Amino acid sequence: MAEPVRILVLHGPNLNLLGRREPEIYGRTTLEEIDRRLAAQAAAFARVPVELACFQSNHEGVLIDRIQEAADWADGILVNPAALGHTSIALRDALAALGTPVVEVHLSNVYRREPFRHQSLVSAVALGLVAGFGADSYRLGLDALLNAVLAARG
Ligand code: CA2
Repeated sequence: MAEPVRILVLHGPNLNLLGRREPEIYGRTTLEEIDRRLAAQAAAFARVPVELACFQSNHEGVLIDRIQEAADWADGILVNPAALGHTSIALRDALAALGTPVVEVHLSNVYRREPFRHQSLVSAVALGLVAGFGADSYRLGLDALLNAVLAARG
């Protein structure tokens, strides 16, 4: 049996409000629904078993603690850093220190929005970035991350 791929999915501040506020920007899909879809996608992944752990916090330090706790477990991180992506050197450093592949996702196309959303400190430590496809950004990001982890295994 193939070694499972273990993915930590991180959602940053305010994403717990998804589907309940500002649907014109972020859509009507709740965070619980996004996590359910990711779990179904992981279960359907044919090449190897995939284990997912999904986690949301409104607190920078709590997210960083969760990243550090994943050090001996995660093969990759799928992260929507939310506003912290634009501001947090600490989050960026925690992701970089982990040393596993990171894929950054955003629901909205941050480059069509206010200039302060055009900078991401996380992008420089990520393999890649998916933005602008709503909840589908997560599906595309997970697919890319799984393929990258498997490619690195050889
Ligand atoms: O587009 C994204 O996924 C963002 O990461 C969402 C962040 C925003 O600060 C980033 O620039 C882009 C905001 C997350 C807040 O989510 C809400 C959802 C519903 C209602 C209010 C906020």
